[in-house]
Amino acid sequence: METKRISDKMEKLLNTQMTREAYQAQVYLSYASWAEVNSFAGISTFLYGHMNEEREHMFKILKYINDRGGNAKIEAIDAAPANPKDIGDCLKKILQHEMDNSKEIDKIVNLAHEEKDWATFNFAQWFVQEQIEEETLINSIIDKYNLASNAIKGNTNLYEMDRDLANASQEAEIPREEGF
Ligand code: OFO
Repeated sequence: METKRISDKMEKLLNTQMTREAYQAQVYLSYASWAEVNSFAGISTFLYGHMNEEREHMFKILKYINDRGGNAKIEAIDAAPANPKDIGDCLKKILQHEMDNSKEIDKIVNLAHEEKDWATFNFAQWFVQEQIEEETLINSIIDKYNLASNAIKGNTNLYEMDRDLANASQEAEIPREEGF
């Protein structure tokens, strides 16, 4: 695009966030592979699915930068963190990654507000809503895990939870306005 409609500072911040979304995908990818290796097929399917969601987020930001006359830069993605200890640890870590990412999204909202860049402010609202949904989703899975792992010897709760997650939605059921 010939005319640039975002500031240099916003372009840089959006580029950083684009790479951050790619990192989120790396995290889900590595945890999914770990779960698969540890025979949690359902959880791993869920996590692979979520990896795709994060890649879509990355692409959404890339398109926005370019559509607004900026220049999306594909940069190196940090290595995924170490494997979790167990499923409970995996879920806790994912929630923390999501909460950290929500803070990064807030930086875009704050800068857009400061610059009165209402187009980017509007664009970022989709991500604000998405982060609420993701935090809710992961929190609800943690609740299920806590229930399932109160296992008495020989019960099959964890097995059933894993089986259910294979078909779980990638979105939490919360009201969402048209367009977001
Ligand atoms: Fe990109 O939504 Fe989670 O992090």
